[in-house]
Amino acid sequence: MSYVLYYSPGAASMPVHWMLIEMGVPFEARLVDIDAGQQRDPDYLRLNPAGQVPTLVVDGVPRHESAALLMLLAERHPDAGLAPAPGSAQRAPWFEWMVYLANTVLPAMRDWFYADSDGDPAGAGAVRALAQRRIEDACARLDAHCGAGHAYLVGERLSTADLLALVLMRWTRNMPRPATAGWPHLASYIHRLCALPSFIEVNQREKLTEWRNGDS
Ligand SMILES: N[C@@H](CCC(=O)N[C@@H](CS)C(=O)NCC(=O)O)C(=O)O
Repeated sequence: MSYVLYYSPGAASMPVHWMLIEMGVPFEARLVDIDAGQQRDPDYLRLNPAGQVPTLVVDGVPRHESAALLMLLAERHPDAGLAPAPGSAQRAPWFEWMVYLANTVLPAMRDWFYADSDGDPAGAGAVRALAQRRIEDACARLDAHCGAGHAYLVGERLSTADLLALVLMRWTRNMPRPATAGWPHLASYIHRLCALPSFIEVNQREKLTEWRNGDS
C-alpha cells in the first residue's frame, strides 16, 4: 500500500496526517502552501480539481475529502482499530459521528473561514453568524457527550471520529467562543487528546506552535 499526502499545516488534511502517524504506516507528506495559492497550481488541480487539501494518493490514485479518507484508511487498516468493525454495536454511532462532523460541523467551519471568498462578501456577516451558531451547537453536543461519562466519541477507544473532532475544535481557538471556553467536559476531552504522542508528532511535523495542548 502506498500513500502520498498533500497537506497544509493545521488544515483539513491534519486529521488524515495524524491518522497515518497514529497507525504507523509509511507515507510521504508533500506540503501545499495554501496561503501562497499552491492549491490552484495546474499540477495540483490535476490531482484535486476542487483546489483543496487534503489529497491522499492511494496506490497511485488521488482521493479527496478528509472524512472519506479517514474512513477509507480505517477500512484498509482494520488492525489499527480506529473504527469499530462492520456489524459491531459501535458501528452505527461511528457512522453518525463521522457524518455529523463532516456534514454539519465541517461545512460550518468552511463558512466561518471562507464566507468572503466562497460567497458574496456583502452577505458574509450573516453567513458567519449562522456558522458560529452551528459550531457552538456542536461544542455543546460534544460537551454533553463527554459529560455523560464518555472518554471518546465512540465506545471506549480512540477512533477516526476523535481525530476529526479534535482538529475541528482546534479551529475554534480564535473564534468568539473557543471550544475550551465554557464547555468543561469538552475542554477535558480536548486536553486529554492533545497529550497523545501521535497528536504531538503531527504538530511537530506540521511545525504548528499554537494550541499544542488545547490552549492558545
Ligand atoms: N470538505 C473538504 C474541505 C477541504 C477544505 O476546505 N480545505 C481547505 C483547508 S482547511 C482548503 O483547501 N482551502 C484552500 C482553498 O479553498 O483555496 C474536506 O473535508 O476535505
